[in-house]
Amino acid sequence: LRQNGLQQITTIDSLDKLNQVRVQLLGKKGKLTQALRQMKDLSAQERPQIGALANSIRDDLKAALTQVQEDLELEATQSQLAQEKIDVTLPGRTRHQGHKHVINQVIDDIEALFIGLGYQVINGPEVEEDHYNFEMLNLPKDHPARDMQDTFYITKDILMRTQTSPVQARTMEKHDFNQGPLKMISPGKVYRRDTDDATHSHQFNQIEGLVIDKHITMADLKGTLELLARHIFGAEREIRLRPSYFPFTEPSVEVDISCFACSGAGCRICKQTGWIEVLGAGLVHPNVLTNAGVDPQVYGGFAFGLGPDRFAMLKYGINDIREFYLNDVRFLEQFQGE
Ligand code: FA5
Repeated sequence: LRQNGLQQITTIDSLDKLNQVRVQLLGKKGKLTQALRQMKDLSAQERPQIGALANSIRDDLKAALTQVQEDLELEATQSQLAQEKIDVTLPGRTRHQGHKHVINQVIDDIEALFIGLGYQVINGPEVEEDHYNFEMLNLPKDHPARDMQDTFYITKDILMRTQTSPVQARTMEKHDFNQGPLKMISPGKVYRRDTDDATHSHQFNQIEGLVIDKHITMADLKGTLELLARHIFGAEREIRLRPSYFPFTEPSVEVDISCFACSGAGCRICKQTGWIEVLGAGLVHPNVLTNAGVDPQVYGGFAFGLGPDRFAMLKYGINDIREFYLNDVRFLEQFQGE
């Protein structure tokens, strides 16, 4: 029995087989168990001898089985380890990591400045009602100044907003002035039927700014814009205010920034004047306040609308606004941000 059993154990080559052999050798129907069952028929003399022999056979077989089991398990672990082996010296697979678009970096930078000055950041819809894009802003239907911004209409009363100024009207209308003054900026995309060229795109970005409080003057506006220009472009930049016209501000100004990054004959963005127009601004027109339910006898304010695309061009010396929208990674990769 012992020899047969040990012989059978040497043929085991898998854990399944091990279980089968274990049952055959030591199970209830195994030969050893049957032999032990016949002990009762033995004489009192033989019983202890045969009993001891059967026990030693069982112990040997058990020990041999345990040994085989350990060997098989070790083998399995080793082969699994060999399969999962990693060669840490192989060069890694680099993943191309994207980053913020340069215009969004400029927008974030401007937002951070104004948040620090206590402004709220408010978003408005890009598909806008004529009512907010024009009428609330003192531009009734047939007003000639509507031609200043050639519009993509969706229906007679719905359009792609041509400016971020409608967010002014929406916010003023809702604001509770008993809670304090209104200070907001609103960044976002705007759309115009402009012919694309080096400084114009039919889709571009604006950031609207609006402050409504008692005793706001042109000096507040100028100080704020100067702070903005210096924050983005550094203390050396100059700004200049030119009288202008917007239906929603009175007086109105256009603000130019001096060109640094490009100058001379090769400078397309500054059209060789040394200045580029980057924003429109002014003191909020009394009609706009009245339309939004704000009393112009008590409150006044300033507003501005700037083009972050043009800010980005100036900041990085980019000569053509279309570069931003061509999605050429070789161009965009140059502006990784922080
Ligand atoms: C306006 O859109 C006014 N809503 C701005 C404003 C707000 C005035 C509040 C007063 C009070 P304007 O059309 O000038 O104004 O555009 C503002 C800025 O957007 C421009 O100074 C320029 O920087 C940018 N901009 C205008 N048209 C384009 C264009 N086609 N492509 C890129 N940037 C443009």
